[in-house]
Amino acid sequence: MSLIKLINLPPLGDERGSLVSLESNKSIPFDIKRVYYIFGTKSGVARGFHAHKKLKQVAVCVTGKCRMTLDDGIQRKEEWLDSATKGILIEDMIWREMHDFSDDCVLLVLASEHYDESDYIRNYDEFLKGVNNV
Ligand code: T46
Repeated sequence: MSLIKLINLPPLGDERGSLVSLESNKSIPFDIKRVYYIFGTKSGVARGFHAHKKLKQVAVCVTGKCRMTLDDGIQRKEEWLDSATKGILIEDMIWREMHDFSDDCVLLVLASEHYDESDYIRNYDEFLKGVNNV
């Protein structure tokens, strides 16, 4: 199974410009329970550094770009999110880091669950233990 799962979000464009529609269980492969967006990230700041026990998410840079690093405990891969038509699926039990935010980056995230701090694993060793069922 590929660690990087990209979702093509085709623009519904006409002569006025572009529009992307995101729908539960269509382009987004789960029921969307929460939407948030990250913007104004300061230069040189990295975010994330955690995994989720249950949460699945799709992230898309609607403006600007950032570099998403995903790690399943065996391999670590990265992908530039640099297009409003490129989503990335982040499954449960995947460590994620976001680096190199452009000044104009707006990272939109669609989430399968409501916010729950107890779903976060913020310690990498604890994440590895969870992945390996230790
Ligand atoms: C993720 C990556 C891609 C809330 O109160 N509600 C929310 O829905 C979220 C997402 C965050 N918060 C609070 C918790 C913190 O006090 O907002 C603050 C910043 O959150 P955090 O430090 O977790 O932000 P990131 O950018 O490190 O991670 C976020 C998401 O939390 C996380 O689920 O996968 O973006």
